[in-house]
Amino acid sequence: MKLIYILSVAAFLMGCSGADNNQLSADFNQSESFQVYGNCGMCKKTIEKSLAGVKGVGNVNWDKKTKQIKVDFDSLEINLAEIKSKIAAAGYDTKEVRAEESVYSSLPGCCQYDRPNDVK
Ligand SMILES: [Cu+2]
Repeated sequence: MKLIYILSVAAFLMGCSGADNNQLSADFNQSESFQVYGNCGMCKKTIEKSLAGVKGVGNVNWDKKTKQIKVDFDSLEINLAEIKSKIAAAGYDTKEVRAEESVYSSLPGCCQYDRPNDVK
């Protein structure tokens, strides 16, 4: 049993040494996709910028066609609720966190997406 343990640890370490083989870097142990309401390329910039430089957040990509965002993050540093709050602070709704009306209405006209009715 001990040998199996050592072999699996070795396999794990070898697997981690090739950074290019990993979808996630060691710093960002979790990757989640969820919907963020928005319209256009400008929305994309604003949404992605809302998470730029946030501690614990890695790659962020929002797709304007599918309205899905993919966020790599370190679950020890930040959680999904906090990530969604950051996005809402920039004016963008998720199903769970709704942006303040005043922030939403200060978005450029083309970015004032149809707000979901199914949020609180
Ligand atoms: Cu926009």
